[in-house]
Amino acid sequence: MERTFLAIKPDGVQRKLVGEIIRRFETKGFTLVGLKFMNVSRELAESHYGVHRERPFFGSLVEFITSGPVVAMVWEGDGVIAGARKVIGATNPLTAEPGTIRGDFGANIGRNLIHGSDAPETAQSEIALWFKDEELVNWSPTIIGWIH
Ligand code: 3AN
Repeated sequence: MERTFLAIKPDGVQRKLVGEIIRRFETKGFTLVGLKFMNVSRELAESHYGVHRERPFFGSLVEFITSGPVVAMVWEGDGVIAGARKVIGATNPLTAEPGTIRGDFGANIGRNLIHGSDAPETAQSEIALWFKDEELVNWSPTIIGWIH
């Protein structure tokens, strides 16, 4: 079963959107397998955003993700990587469709509430970067057959 890494960024936490955001993935039918509320070290932030190292906004990305606690999560489900990105919406909240998390709650590209892995390789490396194996819970909701 496919897995993805999602993180509610400091703006989502500060704005008390944690429950609302988690609810959207639960009601969609994806399964939560890892969850932790944590501060992000500079080292973790720089590794996570390593692919953006050369971009002009790299410094502000690292500053922002380390500015307050985040909710790090792993979710599981058929097609969850692309599916979660749909639920999240486009990178720029101003052009993200209404009905998506960023479209409904965001107004700033640098403060776009949530991160979601963009491909199977990044999902795998981000899960390994943020979670130890024993922090992930292997389980299947018995209701799964009604959704998938
Ligand atoms: P996404 O989060 O939708 O996968 P990426 O991977 O292109 O978007 O960008 C990573 C993060 O960098 C975004 N979540 C956003 O916070 C930030 N970002 C992207 N483009 C810009 C930009 N032009 N100015 C400021 N921050 C940006």
